[in-house]
Amino acid sequence: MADQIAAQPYSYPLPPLKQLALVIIDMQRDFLEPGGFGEILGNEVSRLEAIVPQVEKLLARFRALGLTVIHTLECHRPDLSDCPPSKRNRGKGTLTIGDSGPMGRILIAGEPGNGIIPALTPQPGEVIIPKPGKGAFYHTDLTAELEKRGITHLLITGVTTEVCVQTTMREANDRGYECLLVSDATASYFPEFHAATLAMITAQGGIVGWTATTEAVLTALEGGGEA
Ligand code: C5J
Repeated sequence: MADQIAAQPYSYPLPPLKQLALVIIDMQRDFLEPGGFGEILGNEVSRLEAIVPQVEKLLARFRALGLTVIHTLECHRPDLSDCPPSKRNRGKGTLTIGDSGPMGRILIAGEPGNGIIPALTPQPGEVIIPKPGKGAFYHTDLTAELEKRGITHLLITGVTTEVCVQTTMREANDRGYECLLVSDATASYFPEFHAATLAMITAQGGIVGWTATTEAVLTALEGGGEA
């Protein structure tokens, strides 16, 4: 196994693999499937669906190596007590958070549309982090779960690149985690925002972290044994 991943703006040094986690942000039906919140807001959801094969490959490799996998879900309590009015009122689709849509109440925990897409269904033992905000550290158990496992390095994937993914990566960077965003395993409804986010992360010598392709990650992890 390699000791680094070929990345931008320079190679990403790999730690002992048990310190590495795959973070899959908000790969939920509400964002990826027709009829969900993303489409109701007027977005082209097929752009997000396009990354599923890359995320599946990374997930399969992490599972095969016995490494930590973390799934996040953007969701709120049914009474919306964890959803500030500022967040609820700002989305200006035909429906908003908490309203009933084709896949149940939008962004409400436990509703069909709030679930992770079937291709990426979490397996027993994988960490699931429900989050009321865009960042995965805000009002969640993520720090505790990472510390419990001795995780220091995060490979980040999911949607959307400039919203929940970038917010989480910045939160993680400020907390001292070494973060790499997998460039073709994250997507935005806006290709220009995706590109700008990758550029912002790697600018100034990797001010927020690294980016690399799925292929580069898989190549580096080839031959890795059990953690
Ligand atoms: C958004 C997310 N875009 N998961 N959520 O509201 O990025």
